[in-house]
Amino acid sequence: MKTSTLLILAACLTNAVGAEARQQAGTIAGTVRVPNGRASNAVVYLVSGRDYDVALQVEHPVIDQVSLRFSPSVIVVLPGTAVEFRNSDPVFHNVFSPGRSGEKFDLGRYPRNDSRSHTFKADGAHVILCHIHPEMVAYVVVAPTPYFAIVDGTGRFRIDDVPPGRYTIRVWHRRVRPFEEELVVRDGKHLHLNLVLTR
Ligand SMILES: [Cu+2]
Repeated sequence: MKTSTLLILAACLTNAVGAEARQQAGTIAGTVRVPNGRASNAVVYLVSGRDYDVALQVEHPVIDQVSLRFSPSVIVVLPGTAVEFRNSDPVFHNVFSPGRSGEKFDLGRYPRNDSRSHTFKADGAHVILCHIHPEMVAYVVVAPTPYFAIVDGTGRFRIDDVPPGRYTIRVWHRRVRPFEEELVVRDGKHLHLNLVLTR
């Protein structure tokens, strides 16, 4: 009995020391609602003013073209990231961006199993289109942060491992005005948000 009490005390002390020595990351999760439709593929991200090296990006970002669609149709990358656009269809595609977010480019026509890439520099949502198939559309959202989530088919999102601190939370969705709000992530805490976006 005495031994176990001591052990518990020792465990508490270790936790307290650990918490002081290094801050515990928090989590932000919740839901996004947009008028007249689904919020899936909205992007939720946290901006802190800190700079993040593009080398932090874990995966080489790729948008494939399959069955006359871009797949995935929304990705999020840090500024300075090269995104590869593959063609897996038995027809030519022509990837371009009209430059509504200030970054105009045209990768030309290319056949199956070929790929081209573009390095995105400017923050914002870049619309990606194909000259040959006007119904094809994708978005590359360039955000200065590794803390982001793409809203799922049920309208939910979750961002893990967020260091404590002050952030601006931003939400982008192709049909509604961008949303932003200030928030504070506290040590090891879980924050739940229900965000309602208006047109
Ligand atoms: Cu095409």
